[in-house]
Amino acid sequence: MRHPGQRAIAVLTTLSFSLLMVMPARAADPEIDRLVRGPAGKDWVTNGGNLTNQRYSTLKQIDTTNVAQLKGAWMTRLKGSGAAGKYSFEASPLVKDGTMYVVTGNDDVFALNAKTGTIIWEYWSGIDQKISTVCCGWVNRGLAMGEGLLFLGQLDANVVALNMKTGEVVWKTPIEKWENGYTITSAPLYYDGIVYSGIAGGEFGVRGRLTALDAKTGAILWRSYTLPAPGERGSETWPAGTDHSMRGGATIWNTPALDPDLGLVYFVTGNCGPDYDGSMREGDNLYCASMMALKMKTGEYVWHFQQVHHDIWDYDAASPVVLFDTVIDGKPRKGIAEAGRTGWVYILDRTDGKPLIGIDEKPVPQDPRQKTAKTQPIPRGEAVVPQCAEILVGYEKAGCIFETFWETPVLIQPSGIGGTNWSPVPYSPDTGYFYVPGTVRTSAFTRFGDKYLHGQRYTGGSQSAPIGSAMSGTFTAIDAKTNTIAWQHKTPYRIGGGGGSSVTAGGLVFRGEPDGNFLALDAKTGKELWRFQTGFGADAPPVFYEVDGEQYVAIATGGNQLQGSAYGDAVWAFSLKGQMGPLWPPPPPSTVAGPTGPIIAGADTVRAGANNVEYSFAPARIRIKAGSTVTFTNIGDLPHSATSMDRGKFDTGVLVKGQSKAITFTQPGNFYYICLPHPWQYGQVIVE
Ligand SMILES: [Cu+2]
Repeated sequence: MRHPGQRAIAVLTTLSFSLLMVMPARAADPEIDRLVRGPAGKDWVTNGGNLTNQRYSTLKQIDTTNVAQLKGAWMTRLKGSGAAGKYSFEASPLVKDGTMYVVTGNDDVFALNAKTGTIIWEYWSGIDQKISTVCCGWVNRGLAMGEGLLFLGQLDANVVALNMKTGEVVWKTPIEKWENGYTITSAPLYYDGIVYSGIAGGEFGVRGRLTALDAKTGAILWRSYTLPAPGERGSETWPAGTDHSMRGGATIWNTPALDPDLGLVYFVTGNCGPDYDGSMREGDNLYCASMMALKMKTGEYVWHFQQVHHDIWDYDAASPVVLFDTVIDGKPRKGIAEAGRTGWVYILDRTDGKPLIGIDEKPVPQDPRQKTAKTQPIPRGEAVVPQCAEILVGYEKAGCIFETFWETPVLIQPSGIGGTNWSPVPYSPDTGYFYVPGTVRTSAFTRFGDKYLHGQRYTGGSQSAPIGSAMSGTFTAIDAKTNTIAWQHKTPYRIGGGGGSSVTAGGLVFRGEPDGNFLALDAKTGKELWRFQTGFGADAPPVFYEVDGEQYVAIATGGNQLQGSAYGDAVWAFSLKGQMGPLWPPPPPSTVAGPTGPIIAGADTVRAGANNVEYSFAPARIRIKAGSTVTFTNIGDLPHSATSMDRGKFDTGVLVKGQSKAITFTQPGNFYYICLPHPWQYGQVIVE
């Protein structure tokens, strides 16, 4: 027992400490803080399930013995929000006390009765449809909640708080302007009165940062930049006397994680800018493609680990970091992991950022023109996708990961979209496995020295999968103690930019596929136990919740531009008492590469070298009526052609800068075309 006098001294000491420092406030939302510190159970109140991003639920009413009986409890269409080719649906619904909240690719938010699917309220974002700085599909990766508010980051670079009961806007804080190249695609994280939001825009010459906002008012508490200004820590990894770091990318594409005991907030950063041109930015280029830890209250730097030095491959770290506790060599360890676009899982000690299993700096191919890094960090263990490309007709060179390139295209695998892209990686404390979706794809990488133009694309080259080349995927259980493969499924489609998955105490991993199928697997063995056709691209990560004693599994199925899956606006919930059967399968995504992006109907102009991207056609895909005339204009710096794959069908011939050629399409058909001088530049004309 303590002596009363001792207690008085303790109180006095605490008081004077508080007066000197910051008054320790009572938690603004003790219930949410408590829920996000523990594993997800009845409710799913933050994007990654809890502060660890493990996407693990303790619910086990649905388990390996009964999952085969699972059927649809309800399916709700979200009034066409985000249901078009330009959108991707990547959000996890949140659920609290029987109400579900879900955000679409248009940043519109819907509250639903989680038991029936009935819409309770709607928030229509009204974001400017002219936003031209979205990198890779109009997308919102999810919401956060706390203090009776829902928080979302919008593509117009605002963070918005909505009243959870009504959907009314309570505050709206501009973080940046989209016209400057910035967007927000990540789900924010709420903890202890603070909303953490990462900014995107790494393809547009921006400066990445994590912003902390006061949850009650939306006031910005601090900004922590992921790129050093000249003279700041890390600036020695950029060329002295230049401001290349100020537009060097390192943006944050996904939800942070947080360890309240260590007082740290964690996240990963994306590629360096310009993506494929390292010639002017000699050095490692911190903190691009890095895992980072900051003090959660102040944003002060604590540690970093760079996955790819001097990135020239668009090897973003884009999947959310996962915190986990484990025992290695008999010692309890606090881990953090992230699945990279490189195909490796990077596993560190989250107290100090040092490798937990081992990551070795090894020599890699060199090209002095690209100022390549001498070595790259290679994790011990196994990669989840193949890391060497095979040679294809029309190309001179193929290489493995970290192969170099200049102005002649080089085939490299993994491509710059992964490995693992934005997709989250669940972790089960029961199996000790990470579940990693991966994309198997080859890209032709080419450097081209784009000029920096404020708010314009700034990639310095391109990477495209050669038209007709094969694409597929993997879904891999990685043992967290060894970083080796416990089991692996080869998937027919690439799923590193989709294939959303989550895991339960019922011994199940649920995962979606871009062909609309939603699957349940035995988390220990990988055995498929259930499969259901949702009718739309099932790429978003599922969640689990319970209402009135019944467990549900929910997934937003709305397709994904990156995955090439069928778009939609549906949310499905499944339960053991469900009655609804599957829908017709939607058109499956392609398993060979070709033009991607929305199909523009009635376009009469296609521009080569547009939008500050030399090796591009815009729009890349058009649909016209037979008898229509399309004018191909070269506005790039290099000569380009539009030449049908079957060269007899149409050919503009090589056009120099400013030159045009009109082509009249008389025959219906589906025509793919390439640029003859640059066969990795391609487009599509559909004639009806
Ligand atoms: Cu070209």
